[in-house]
Amino acid sequence: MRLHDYFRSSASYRVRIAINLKGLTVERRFVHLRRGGGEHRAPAYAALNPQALVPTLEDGALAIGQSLAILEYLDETVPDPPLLPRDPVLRAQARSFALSICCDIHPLHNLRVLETARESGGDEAAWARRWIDAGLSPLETLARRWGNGERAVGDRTSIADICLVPQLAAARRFGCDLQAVPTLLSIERALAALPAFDAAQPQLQPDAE
Ligand SMILES: N[C@@H](CCC(=O)N[C@@H](CS)C(=O)NCC(=O)O)C(=O)O
Repeated sequence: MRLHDYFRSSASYRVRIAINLKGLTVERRFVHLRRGGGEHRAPAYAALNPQALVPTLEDGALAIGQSLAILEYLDETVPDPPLLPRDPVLRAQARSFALSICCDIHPLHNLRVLETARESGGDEAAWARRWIDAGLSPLETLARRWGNGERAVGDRTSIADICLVPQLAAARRFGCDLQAVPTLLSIERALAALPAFDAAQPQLQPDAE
């Protein structure tokens, strides 16, 4: 298996956590999102992943983008430990929590969106903070409702936690004030104790700058 990723990428961070939880060893290919206008925009990478986004997972003939699809592929090929709760209610909640981040927060502060905000004369960090704050506030409510203070949904690590931790790291990078989301921070603290989450941190990756 080969993972194409970038240390600072939230979507890549999700996949690194999942790979670590599953105890997998994968070959790494680093794709620098800024160098030379972005290595992800080079024809060779775009041929592999036509969206020209990281991460991409290769496994034999398979080459797929989209971190949630990668997480589900890993879960279906290596079932233990599960990344999705078995109970349908918890499973729906975990998916809902994860999708809130992947569909409704992260795309709004993605590199290409921030580049466009800057080109239009906007303050890209303020833009990112605005959307991250708006997205995290309802997740604080949901984590109180669905989680146990150490996990976002139920009491087992799931895709909800895997998406939450990189999103909080991105929030800090853009200078968000996280005082309004104490439950999310308490979940983050609990997850930081897990080696799989710890080893996936951006600053610990071989391509970190
Ligand atoms: N929904 C995709 C998002 C992938 C994505 O946006 N990746 C970012 C890095 S976190 C990227 O490659 N950005 C490059 C760009 O915006 O040009 C996923 O979950 O994998």
